[in-house]
Amino acid sequence: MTLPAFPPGFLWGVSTSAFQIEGAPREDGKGPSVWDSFTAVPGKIKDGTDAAVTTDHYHRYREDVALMSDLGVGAYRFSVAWSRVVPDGIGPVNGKGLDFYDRLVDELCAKGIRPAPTLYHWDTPQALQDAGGWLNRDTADRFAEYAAAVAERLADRVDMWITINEPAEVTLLGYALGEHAPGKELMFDALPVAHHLLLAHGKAVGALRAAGARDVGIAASHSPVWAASDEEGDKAGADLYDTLMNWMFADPLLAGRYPEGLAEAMPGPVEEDLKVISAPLDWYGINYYNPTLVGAPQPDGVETFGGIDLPADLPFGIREIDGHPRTDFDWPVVPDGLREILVTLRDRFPGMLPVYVTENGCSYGEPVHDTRRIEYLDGHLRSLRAAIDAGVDVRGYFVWSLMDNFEWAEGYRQRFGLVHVDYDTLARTPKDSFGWYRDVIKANR
Ligand code: GCO
Repeated sequence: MTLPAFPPGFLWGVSTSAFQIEGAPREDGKGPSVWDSFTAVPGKIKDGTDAAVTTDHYHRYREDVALMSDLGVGAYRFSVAWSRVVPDGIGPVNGKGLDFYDRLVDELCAKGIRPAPTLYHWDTPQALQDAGGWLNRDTADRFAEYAAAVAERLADRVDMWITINEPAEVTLLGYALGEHAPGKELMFDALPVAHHLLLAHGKAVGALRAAGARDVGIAASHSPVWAASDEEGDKAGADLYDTLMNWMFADPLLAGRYPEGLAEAMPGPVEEDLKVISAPLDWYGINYYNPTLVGAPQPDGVETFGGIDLPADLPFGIREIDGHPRTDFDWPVVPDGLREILVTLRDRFPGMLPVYVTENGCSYGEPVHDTRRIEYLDGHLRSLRAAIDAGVDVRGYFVWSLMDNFEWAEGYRQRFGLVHVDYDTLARTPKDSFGWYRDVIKANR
C-alpha cells in the first residue's frame, strides 16, 4: 500500500554523526576526543573495535554525497567534530579542520542538498574532559566559542543548525551509567551534566545568531513512557523516568523551567541560566526509536535495557515491551509511539514550535534485502502522517542513518544504514530500503 502524501515542502533527509562515520582521528590537526579515549579502553566496545577508520567518510565524502544525491534527499544532517575545529578545546581554531566541513558543505550545495550540521554529537575534546567535561560549567562557554567559529565559516551556506544531539543520552549513558564516553558512573550526581549541556545549548544559540546563523534547533531524544500498570508504585516509577528522560530537557528548553524538584538539584544561578537555556529556537528536533515501559523497582526486573547493563538500585524498573516485533538491537518496533510523542509534546507546550524528526531508524543485519527496515520506516512514516493529521506541525524527517556505521558501545554489530558498508573494503552498497526511500521522496516531490 502506498504511503499517504506529505505536505508540500516537507523536508526529507538522512542523518549521521562525525565520530560514527569519519575516521581520520589524527588527520589535519584533529585533537583527541572522549570517544577516541573511550574506544581505546579494553572492554568498553562490545565487539572490541574502534572508530579509527569506520566508513572512512573523511576521505570518501564525495562518494557519500553522490549517494545522497541519488537518493534525492533535500537535507543531510551530519555533525562537526569539535576537536577537529578546536583541537585542545580552548584556544586556536584549526583552519584545516574547518576546511573539511567547508568542502563537505560545498559538495552538498552543489548537489542541491541542504547541509544541517549538528555541533555536538558526543565527541567532547579530551582536553576539556580533563578539566571536568560537562561537570565543569566552563565547558558551556568553550562550546559557545566553538559554535561561533563554525558559524563564522559556514553560515553563508548553512541554514539549518542543530546545537546538541541528545543531551539526555550524554547525561544518562555518559555520566550516570558509564556505558558511553566519558564512562562515568555517577548515577544522580550526573544531574549537573544535564544543566551544563542545556546551558551550552543556550549559549551556542546566542553565538550562532550573533554569527548570522539562521534556522537554529536542537535534536532531543524522546520516548513515550508507559506505566507498567495503574498501581501507584508503577505510576510513580514511570513518572520519574519520564521526568528524567523527557521533561528535564524539554521543559527548560521550551518552557524555561525545570520539572518540580529539579531546579534545586542543579548548579549555578539556575533561574538566570534558564533564561539563556530557553533562548527562542526556530524549530525543535526529536529523535524517536521506541517507547519505554516503566514501573516500580523490582528485584527480579530486567537487568539490561537496549543492550545496557542497569544497576540494581534504580528508583524505577524498566520492563520488557511484549507483543511487538523487535529489531536486531532488540528494540521494540512501535510505530505509533512516534505519533504519540509528537502529540504529547504539542499538548505539553502550548504554541509548540515546528518539529523535525531528526532521527528515526532501525538496526537490522540483513545486508541488502532489508525488507524489515522498509516495514519499519513505512510504519513510522504513517505514524508521522497521523501526527500531522492530528495538527502537529512536523516539517521534515531524517532517517538514521545514511549508511552502516560505528554504533557506539556496540561497535559494528548494529547496522542502521540505508546503505550497506563492507568494513573490509569500505564498499558502499545501497540496500532495498534505499530504493524504497528514494521512491517515497520522489512521490512527494
Ligand atoms: C543516538 C544517536 C545516534 C545513534 C542512533 C542509534 O540516538 O543514540 O544520535 O548516534 O547511532 O540513535 O542508536
